[in-house]
Amino acid sequence: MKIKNIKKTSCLLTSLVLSTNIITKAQQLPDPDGLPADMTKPVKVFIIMGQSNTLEFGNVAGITTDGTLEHATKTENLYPFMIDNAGNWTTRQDVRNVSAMERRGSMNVYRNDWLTVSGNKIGIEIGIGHQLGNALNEPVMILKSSIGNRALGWDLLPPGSRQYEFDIPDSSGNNTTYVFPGYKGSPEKWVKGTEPVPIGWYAGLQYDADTRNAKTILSELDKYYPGATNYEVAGFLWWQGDRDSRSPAHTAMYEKNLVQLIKSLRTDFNAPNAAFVTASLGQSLENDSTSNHGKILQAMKSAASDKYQQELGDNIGFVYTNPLSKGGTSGGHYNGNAQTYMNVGLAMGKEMIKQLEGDTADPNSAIEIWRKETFTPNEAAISGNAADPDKDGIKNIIEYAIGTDPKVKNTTDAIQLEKTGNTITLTYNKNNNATDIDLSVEYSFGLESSSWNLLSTNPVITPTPGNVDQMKATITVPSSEKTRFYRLKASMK
Ligand SMILES: [Ca+2]
Ligand SMILES: [Ca+2]
Repeated sequence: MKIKNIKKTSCLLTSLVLSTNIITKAQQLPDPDGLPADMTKPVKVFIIMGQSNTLEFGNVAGITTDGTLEHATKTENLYPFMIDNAGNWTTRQDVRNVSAMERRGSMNVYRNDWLTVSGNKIGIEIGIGHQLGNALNEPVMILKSSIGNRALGWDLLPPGSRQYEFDIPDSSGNNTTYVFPGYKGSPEKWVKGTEPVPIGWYAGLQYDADTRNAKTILSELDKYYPGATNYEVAGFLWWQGDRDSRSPAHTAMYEKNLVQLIKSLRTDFNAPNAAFVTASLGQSLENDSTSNHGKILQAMKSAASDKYQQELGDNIGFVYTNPLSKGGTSGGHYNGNAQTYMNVGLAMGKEMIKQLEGDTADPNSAIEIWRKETFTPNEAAISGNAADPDKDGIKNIIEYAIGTDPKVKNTTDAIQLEKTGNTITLTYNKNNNATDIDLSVEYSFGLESSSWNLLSTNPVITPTPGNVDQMKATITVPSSEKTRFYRLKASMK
């Protein structure tokens, strides 16, 4: 991916501490040059999904009214790239702004323009579009497909999500166990032991509608990006969580559902390595892990952390929006303050650029040299750390770490188990050229990704030909233990 105008530094944003700095830098974006993008390249599509946070609630008009876009740009002189010398809103000729909303069972497209300000409201698409248009040579489409008041744990539940039970206390403190449906189940919940009575809505209906609408738009690409013939979904942006924070069950499931959402969207849009950026709700505080919206912030942070590096790759980003927000809450659309929508959009766009760049991708690092030797330049879509082009269930980063070919199906598992009595022998290989990788063994008593633990081992190392060592670790398990899972974990040092 070509990134223009962005100098690589080691101090790209790490949420809170640098966020003031980001606003300052973002406000220094140059004016749009008014030129079209390089149309020989596929359109880079960035899909915005979520609930009303993603919609247009920032007020535009009112030069003397604090909180409007006019006041911010013309009275406070913020976001100078938004206005030209004559005082008119600038228009980018390299970014399309397309927005659709499901209405009574069909798609309503309410934006299909070059990125500018028109009408009396803006949302996060403006800041996102300016950042990406400025950073990328390729044509950019910001494609929003969302509607308000939708929960990830219900309306937006992604395919692959399964039914679960959750205890909810009543006013006298007695728990009732409810069953919550998996994808396509209905209703939203029912008391365990009773027969669910489906309603005219199912878990994931909005996921289905929003993704279908986005796909419909992409299937008629030149209607939405004149002159374009092909595209690549390069990233997803997600600002959501208000509706989930009103349910303890949806809150508790948020991390799991978000991880599943990332996987489902990548699959649905045939974009296995697409970047993903989430942003916390404006009122949520970074040190809050007790309120429901605080827990949702922690879930978003966790999904973007090393914990999921192996499962999701290293291009999941998180933006902490509280320092960017000008007050109010998600439930009240931040009082319509345009600066909140601008700041959050700019920060999400900036974070997306960081995720597209791959902030660990030093071309001279051992893994990048290996990637270059292993894949051709045309194989960018299958060369990411989390990709598995030979479909042997072993992701590229593990193939690299154990010294196997990511384009040839492995005939054995990455880790071999042998059990004798209470003793388990774990055998795996370690590529000594992979000097930038930490390879470890993790175990779990279930296959839930949140419950993996590091296994302390002291493996016996036996060199084999080809600079690969065989590692043999022996552990003792309790005789009562029935099931335990093991996996290799490779993370960048
Ligand atoms: Ca593989
Ligand atoms: Ca392989």
